[in-house]
Amino acid sequence: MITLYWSPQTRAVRALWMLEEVGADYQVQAVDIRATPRNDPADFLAASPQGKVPALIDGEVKMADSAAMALYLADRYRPGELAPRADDPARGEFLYWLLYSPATIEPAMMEKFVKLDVESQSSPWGNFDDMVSVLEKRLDGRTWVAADRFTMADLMLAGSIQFMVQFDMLQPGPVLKNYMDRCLARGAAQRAQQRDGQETARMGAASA
Ligand SMILES: N[C@@H](CCC(=O)N[C@@H](CS)C(=O)NCC(=O)O)C(=O)O
Repeated sequence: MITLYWSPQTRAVRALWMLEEVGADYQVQAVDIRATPRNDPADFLAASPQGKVPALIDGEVKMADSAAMALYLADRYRPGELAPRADDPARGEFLYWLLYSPATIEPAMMEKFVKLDVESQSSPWGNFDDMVSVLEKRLDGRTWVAADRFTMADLMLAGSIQFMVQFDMLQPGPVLKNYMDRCLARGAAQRAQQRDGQETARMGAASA
């Protein structure tokens, strides 16, 4: 059984969604990332040396980072479905868009958050406005971002868009809004939101 290290109101909701998509057995272990001082369990730190959620342990596999976990879970539990296989020509564009979240969206979000004035050409992620317009251009007229079907790249992108909306970093236009809604309407996404709520309530009850 997979153990997912999770905290409320974090990027860990995306990992619940991944686990629901692949249909693997899992249990949730809550980590209090807002505790001071932190009291992180050793098994969590073995999976996530930076102490960030989400992270998972699956037998001998110990790992963190949402995009890395998405690829691992798809290849391990739904090979060729939620991630194109290594010999599928669609794998390349899939990987580009899967990694658009950690490589481009995440640093751009931090740029916005700390109000950096970034010159696009000298920055590895471009800048926030470029990040949004490139994504909009790619998704305009497409149902899914790559491989002509829903993949973990869509999960990561929709999760990132949702996160930016939730934390007031982005007011999505119709292309991004419709795409996010389409992805979040999936049964697995709905179950993940529900589980996130249940785990939040459980954590609240345990600390009351
Ligand atoms: N790239 C990572 C980022 C994870 C991340 O930033 N997690 C935050 C919560 S949303 C965290 O655990 N912060 C607590 C800390 O850094 O101590 C991913 O998407 O998995």
